[in-house]
Amino acid sequence: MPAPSSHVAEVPGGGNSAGEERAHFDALIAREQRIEPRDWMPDEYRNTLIRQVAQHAHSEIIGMQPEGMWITRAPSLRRKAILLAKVQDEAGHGMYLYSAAETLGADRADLTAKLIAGRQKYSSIFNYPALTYADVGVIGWLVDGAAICNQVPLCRSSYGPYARAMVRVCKEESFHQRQGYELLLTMMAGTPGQREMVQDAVDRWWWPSLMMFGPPDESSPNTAQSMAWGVKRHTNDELRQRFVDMSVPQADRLGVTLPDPDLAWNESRGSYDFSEPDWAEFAQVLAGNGPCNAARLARRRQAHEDGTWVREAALAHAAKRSGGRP
Ligand code: FAQ
Repeated sequence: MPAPSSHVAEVPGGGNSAGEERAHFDALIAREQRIEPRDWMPDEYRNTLIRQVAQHAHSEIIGMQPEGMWITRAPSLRRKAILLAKVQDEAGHGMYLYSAAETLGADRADLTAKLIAGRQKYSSIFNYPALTYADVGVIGWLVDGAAICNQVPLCRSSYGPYARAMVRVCKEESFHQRQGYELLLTMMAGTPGQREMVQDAVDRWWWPSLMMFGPPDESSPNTAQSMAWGVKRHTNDELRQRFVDMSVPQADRLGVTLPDPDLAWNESRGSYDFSEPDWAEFAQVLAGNGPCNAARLARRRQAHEDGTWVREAALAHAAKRSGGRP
């Protein structure tokens, strides 16, 4: 784990020159030490982090929707309590991440405005519908499973507040994945109809889960620089492979078939070979044309409008407590 950074030593009799600050930043990165909010950082580093952390925060918040719609239709009180806890966790993750973005100088209200205006991205995965209760299980197993693969290495990200937020997020995502897998094990031990629901959900979520890791490395514009800065620790393709290798034995144990006829163990690589996801579909989803993009943003916009009175009341209360002081 990267060690905390230290302030750059002051030059006697004056401040630090731009060159010294840059050298100090480069040295911290080279030594795998953390960059903290008080440290000088290049604008490009700051902007990359704001971009990634804001997209991540938006994903957690929009990601409440596909499963959230099943809370009122959970098949038992136990399933309802589990799902409620999971969806509330996603809201909490969004809050930590918006706070991490604020330490970089971003304004939370501005980030929200950009999200609901469609000017900032969120994960492609949440533009697909959750059609049955089996989807709740498959989202937990595959979507949270992919999130864990992607986010465990981010606990070692070079930016301190982001890395620290990831530690708690990953612990909670592990619970999410287990609840999903346990739900699916229960359904697979049920009726033929329940087993069909699980297989159908796996067929629909497998490819979008692979797309969560982002475009192939050769067409990922941000990976090289993000890895040089230690913001990302692995490439998109490395993490996608890790996810496939992790998921195949879990699918076997569950008794479902992953919808890829070319999935096969490759002895020489020590990994599974698998087919390319449909990158044209991915591009369409990113362009706003996925099955649920419009509905997800409309729902988020409506929730924001519905919450206006809460924000106004909170601001009025804060102003009263501070006696009108800013
Ligand atoms: N969806 O050059 P790269 C969760 C964009 S949280 C949409 O490879 P980068 C929890 C990318 O932004 C899921 N856009 O970019 C949960 C860039 O566009 P830009 C979210 C995508 O940043 C579970 C362009 O394509 N997780 O699931 C996607 O180096 C269940 C080029 O791509 C995170 O955000 C995509 N899938 O790598 C909640 C993790 N992929 O900004 C509820 C942190 C790529 O240049 C229920 N983020 N793009 O206009 C990351 O690790 C990275 O940002 C990547 C993308 C890997 C997502």
